[in-house]
Parts: sequence; structure tokens; C-alpha cells
Amino acid sequence: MFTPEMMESVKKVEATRDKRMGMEPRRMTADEKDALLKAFHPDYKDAAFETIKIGPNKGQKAPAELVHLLHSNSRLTKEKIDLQKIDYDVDVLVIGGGGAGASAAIEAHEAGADVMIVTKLRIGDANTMMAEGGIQAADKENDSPAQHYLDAYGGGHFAARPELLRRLVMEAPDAIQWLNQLGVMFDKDETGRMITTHGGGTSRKRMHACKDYTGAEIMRTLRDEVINRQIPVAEFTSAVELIKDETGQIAGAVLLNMETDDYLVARAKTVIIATGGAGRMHYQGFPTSNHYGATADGLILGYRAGVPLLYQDTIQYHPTGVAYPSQIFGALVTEKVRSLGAMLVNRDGEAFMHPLETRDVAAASIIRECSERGKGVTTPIGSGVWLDTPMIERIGGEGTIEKRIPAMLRMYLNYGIDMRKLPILVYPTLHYQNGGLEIGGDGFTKGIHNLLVAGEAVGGIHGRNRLMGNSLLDIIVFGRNAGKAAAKKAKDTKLGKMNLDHIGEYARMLEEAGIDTHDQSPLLLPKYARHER
Ligand code: MEZ
Repeated sequence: MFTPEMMESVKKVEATRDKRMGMEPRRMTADEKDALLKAFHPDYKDAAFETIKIGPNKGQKAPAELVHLLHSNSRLTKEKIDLQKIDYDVDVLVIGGGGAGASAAIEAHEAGADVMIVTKLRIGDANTMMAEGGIQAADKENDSPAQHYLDAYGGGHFAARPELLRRLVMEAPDAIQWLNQLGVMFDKDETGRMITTHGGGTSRKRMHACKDYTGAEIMRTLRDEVINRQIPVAEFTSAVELIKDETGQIAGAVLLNMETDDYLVARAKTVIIATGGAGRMHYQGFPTSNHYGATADGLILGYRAGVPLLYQDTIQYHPTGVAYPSQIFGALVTEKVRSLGAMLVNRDGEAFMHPLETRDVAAASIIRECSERGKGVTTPIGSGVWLDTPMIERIGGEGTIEKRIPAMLRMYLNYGIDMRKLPILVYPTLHYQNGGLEIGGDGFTKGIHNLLVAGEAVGGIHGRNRLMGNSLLDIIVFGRNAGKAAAKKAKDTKLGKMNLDHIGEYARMLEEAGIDTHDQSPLLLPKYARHER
């Protein structure tokens, strides 16, 4: 439960609730947002970034922790890998067992390809599983993909790659139907129509949800489909380097069996990187809402093979991570809590911002409230602001929280906090990498043949900030497309002799840049992972 000091503040939140119920905080102007972001968003903290010294993005900045991995040695530098000894030989190799990887594998299988998934943990151990509030699609009569495009384009600071965003919004309605037919249990009203809500920055209610475990429900369904189709999945098996042939096209990957430490060779006519995000890098010391394996591996594999990164310097801090209690510090408090009417208020019970500003603006606003304005609530481990959850019951009626966000309710009840009666404390948490590997509208990487990327490892779909529910959407849209495209390409691909020459070239670049390191990448597991046998 809360400390006496917090309870003092709760009284102020309760005392101002009636007055706040009837008001809607004003939205910030574009100039106000710009000034706020520059002063308080972590992306603008210059000291936390370093310059990349080698490779396609040489001279550009990235979070220091990511630059460190880009400047590290291959895990294979001192290993002798026998590329003649082939352990797996397939048409399509999917690296990653989350929503994007599973969607890709299902479509490649549907197209008749011999496809396999390798995943360093278990299938479904992925950020897909952790996404809660919903998936966007403009499929109602008052909405359109064009409207969806405008919302996402503006929310992403007009930086999204038009060909990628276009595909995302145009194929969204079909993605929802595909999931529905596979068996995802979307929230529906008594007539069978899907229930949709707003998210931050949406001009229409287009967030489709499965209560507050939308990602888990989607992943459950995709995993079942992979199993039903008997698509081979090598679990606890990570990709540590891509393999090319003498023409420079991708020809497979070197894998590491995480249980035995043995290296394996997978030959593949096409490879899809679907390795997800980077929350476990804990940029700038932030806690994270991400799953245990989110360590930017795909970015390292792709970059070492020559694929450029796009927007690698922009990270999403979800405005509402758990600030208290400490046992769940940094866990996600879904944006749906705000969609249902909960306001963000400071320690004096003042609503200091509109609850549905876009995520970067909302995060910066909370950071300002707790720092410059000194209006945060002090906790035993930091500070936070209130998310006034009892408002949801007042707006939607008694029982709304249990019905619409039952997982949130249960998570807090485990620690003696009943969010139907008490507000909860939140602070930004590292949630999503806006940037990633550069692809074209067809899903193939720029410059490196037969290599595709899908999901959070892609850069450019959302620009410099992503709206809620567009990530669950992109893993489906771009995952499915990658699977179809990879299967098609595999049909007319002939592989030559495999080699790992690009690793040697990368090592030479490190040396020429004067980078002398013993560290290795990809990281595979967070720094605090225990390696016990
Ligand atoms: O898109 C997301 O990141 C998402 C659905 C998160 C959430 O707040 O629930």
C-alpha cells in the first residue's frame, strides 16, 4: 500500500476529482510540444548518445549502449565455423518467435515454402505478448485508412516513410479480419460488432482490443497456428551472424544453441529478421516494459551484414510505466487506462496535461512535472504522477475496470492496491525502439539481397514516435508480407558457396577506426542475466 506521504497526496486527488470530472484539459500547441520535447524528452539528452564510427550510418548518433554493441566484435571472431556442415536447410529462415516472426512463418508456409523459426527463448517470448491496450485499424464507417495515415504521420513528426506507413494503414482492416478468422477473441458488443476506443493521437476510435491483454491473445492464436501447421521451431537457439554467398546475397545464419553452446549452420534462400526491440538495453537507466530477450540483436546482425539503420536515435518511453510498488517497477500500465477516462494528475491533484497527448509528449510532460516543476509524488524508489483510475468507474459505471482492464486490476490487487478506489503512480518506462533496419515497401532490406525485416526491428514505419496500437498492427502487416515475399523470392533463388567474409570486413573496419574491444555482440540476453549450467 501507499506511504503516509503518498496518502496525503491521494486526499488532494480525491478532493479535486469532482471538479476535474467535468473538464477536458486543453491540448498543447505544436510550439509548446516542440519546446517540451527539446527540454525534457530523453531523446534530446545529448550526453546519452554517441557517434557511430563505422558502417552505413557512420557519423550518425545512436544511444551510447547501442553504439557500444555496434562497436563490438562478432561472437564468431575466434570461432571456427564449418559452413560445409549444414544443420538446417530451408527455403525461408525466420529469426524470432514473436508476432512478426510467427505471422511471417504462417504466410510463408501458406505459400508452400519450407520454413522454420529460430528463437532464442521460447516461441511467444516477445514484446507482442507484452502489448496490452489494442491494435489499430480504420474499419468503421466514420473512419478511413487516409485518416489513420494522417494521425500516425503527424504523431510520428512527419518522418514515417510514406511507402511503409501507406502499407500499414491500407492493410490494417484485412489484418484484423485475418486475426479474427484465426481465432483472436476481440472485444465485441452484443451485436457482434468490434468495440473500438481512442488512443493517444487518434482522431477516430479505431483501437480494437482483447480487454487489456490484446498482444497475449494475438500471440496465443499465432502460436497455435504455427503449431497446428507443424512449422519447425528451434527454441533456445539464437542467430549470432548472417551468412552470405559469393554473390553477396544472404544464404542463411549461424545459430547458437543456448543450452549447449554449440554453433549450428542454417542454410536458407531467404532470411527474415523478426527479432524485436531493445528495452533490455535500459537506455539512460530506464526500467522497461519489454520482455527479457529485447536486446537489439537483429539490428546488430543486419548492420554487420551492411543494412543501414533508420531513426536509431529515437526511442519510445511509454508515459505510464509502474512507478510504485517496486516489485513491478517499469511494468506497463496500458494507455487504455487513459482511453477509458483516467486523468494524469500531479501531487496537488492538478490535471497538468490532456491524457491522450501522443506518447513522446506525454512522457516529456510527466518528466517535467516530476523534475522542473517539482510536482511529482515521491516514492521509496523515485517519483511519479497519479493516474486517477477511479474516474474510469465514475465515467463508465461500476465494474468497468474489471470488465475492460482486468489484468491491470489483478496486477495492482496483488500488491494491495485497488485501482477502482485509489489512483496509481506512474512514470515513463522504456517501451519501443522507433528506429531499426531500413527496408523498402516490399519488406526487403536496402542493398542486401534476400534479407527481409519485420516488426520492431524495422525503422521508418512510424517515423520518430509511434502511436498506441500501431505496433501490434505492424507486426501483422509486415510479418505477413515478409513471409509471402520471402517464399516467392526463395522459389527463384539459387545459393552459391557460403561465407562469413563480411565479419572479417567488419573487424577490419573496427581496427581502422581504432576501436579496440573485447566485448561481443549481439548481446542475446540482458547484462544481468545469470549464466548457470
Ligand atoms: O502499442 C502499444 O505499445 C500498446 C498497445 C501499449 C499499451 O499501452 O497498451
